[in-house]
Amino acid sequence: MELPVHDLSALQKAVIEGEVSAAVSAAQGALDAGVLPVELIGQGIGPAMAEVGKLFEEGEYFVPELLMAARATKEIFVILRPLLAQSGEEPMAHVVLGTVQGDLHDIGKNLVAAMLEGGGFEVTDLGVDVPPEKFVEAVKKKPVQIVGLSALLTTTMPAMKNTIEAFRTAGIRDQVKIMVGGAPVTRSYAESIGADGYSETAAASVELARQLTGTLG
Ligand code: B1M
Repeated sequence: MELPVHDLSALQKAVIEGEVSAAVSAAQGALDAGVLPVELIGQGIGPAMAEVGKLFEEGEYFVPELLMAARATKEIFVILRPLLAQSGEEPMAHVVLGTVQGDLHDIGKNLVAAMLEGGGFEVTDLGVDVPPEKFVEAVKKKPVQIVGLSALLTTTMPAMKNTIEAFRTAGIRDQVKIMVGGAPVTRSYAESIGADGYSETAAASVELARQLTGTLG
């Protein structure tokens, strides 16, 4: 389903500039004007954080600016989370999500979690620097259909492979579908490590999770 395009430039500007209270009021204003939480994330926060990443890479921004933008995003999620959980319908599937071992980047992963919740999935977020055995443990604990792995460093991409390997070693690889993503990850890398799916953006991860749910035995 195509979502309508809204003018979320005030929200994006506030996030990019790390203006926490302006970001929260712009988000509230957009919601009051009828923008859906998933639209706010996919069209507002996502592109704004991508721009923040770009400014950092170009040397325009340093860590304090990054952290202010991340804080603005976090505060917006305080309003969004209850709205995302509000549908009252049975979750489509349970997703266990985390940033892989050795990797502390969580902004993109948090967007994926929020988009999946907004898309009707139950999400257990294991956080950052998650060792393979913790993913395996989470799947053994309660029924899980999809495992999502995020990595932002080329040096931590092999931890995705190790995590998939850990599911094989535990004899439960066939019980779950594993999807991967993060800036350095590509479709061909995902295929080479035996993942079931790859998505480039948080918004696309919802459609991918739907497809993977449909292929479960
Ligand atoms: Co780091 N960092 N960082 N960093 N950082 C990068 C990734 C880097 C590209 C910057 C650079 O040098 N150009 C570089 C990696 C180089 C490489 O490996 N090739 C890098 C480095 C080197 C490092 C350190 C090693 C720096 C140091 O200490 N010397 C260090 C490592 C710490 C560690 O993890 N062990 C480090 C630390 C940090 C901060 C703590 C300062 C901070 C993280 C704060 C946090 O996350 N709470 C940080 C940040 C913010 C960045 C950049 C600037 C921005 C990342 C980001 O949040 N982007 C980044 C440069 C960049 O990407 N332009 C950089 C916005 C976010 C919305 O995008 O995360 O890509 P992204 O997520 C997207 C998609 O990728 C996708 O959906 C999201 C939205 O559409 N996606 C998925 C993500 N996960 C997915 C999972 C899915 C599906 C889709 O399915 C499961």
